[in-house]
Amino acid sequence: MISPDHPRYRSLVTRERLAACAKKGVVAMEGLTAHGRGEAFDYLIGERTTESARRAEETAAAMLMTARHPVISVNGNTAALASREIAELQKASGALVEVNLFHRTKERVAMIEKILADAGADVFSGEAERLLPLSHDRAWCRREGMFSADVVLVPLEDGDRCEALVGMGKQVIAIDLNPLSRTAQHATLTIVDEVTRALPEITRACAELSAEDRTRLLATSDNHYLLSEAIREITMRLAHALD
Ligand code: PTJ
Repeated sequence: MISPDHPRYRSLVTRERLAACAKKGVVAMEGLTAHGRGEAFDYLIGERTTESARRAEETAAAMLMTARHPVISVNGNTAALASREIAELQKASGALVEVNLFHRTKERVAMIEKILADAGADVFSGEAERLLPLSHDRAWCRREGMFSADVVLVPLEDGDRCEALVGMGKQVIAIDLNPLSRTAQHATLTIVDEVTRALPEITRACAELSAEDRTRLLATSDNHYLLSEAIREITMRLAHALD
């Protein structure tokens, strides 16, 4: 039992939830190490939404709201951490929610779809096919889902699929605490923020942005600039860490 007065209470509760989900098979064992890497970057960022991340979150909302066929892709870690936030973003953006896994089994897909449905998401399920140009199992998706999407939101991604989706002409929005990852570098737009902070910010922006705001954000969107700002924000924080 973790005491709420522990200074790292939130982090410990999150780890406990991920460990419990890993025991059930919802989260892949490898997902625990991916979370650890994310935590390390979140420490460097200061466990807060930075200015550049907020700008990226607003731009993501503009991309989702103006898309013809937006899809939110969900893996094990995202389902364990943020199913409710996914359901809320779906309601605000009208995007389709589809499960896509690196460590894919039919059982894991079914478990994750159920967690999302229980949290209020309307999950796009059904027969998946090997449609993406990838040698691993993230190639499996639905023809009317991710395969046909023009904009795909991919929280906690692996670089390969991000590159493949961009290569297919799609716009990819990544949520990744590591601004140096291959995913961050290849995505159309990268949000360098923790997934449970990022998703509600995108949802809020979907509700609040005017048509003029959306046009301005899309016209000025620049992933290279946003990533360099994220790295600058980390560097500034480190420079003053011991002040
Ligand atoms: O559920 P599956 O089978 O699809 O597997 C999912 C994992 C996470 C195992 C798979 O996608 C994977 O191996 O991911 P990577 O390549 O380790 O990338 C995960 C990235 O997400 C890393 O760059 C982390 O910094 C980042 N990350 C981890 N936790 C968070 C995060 N970013 C935002 N919020 C987090 N909570």
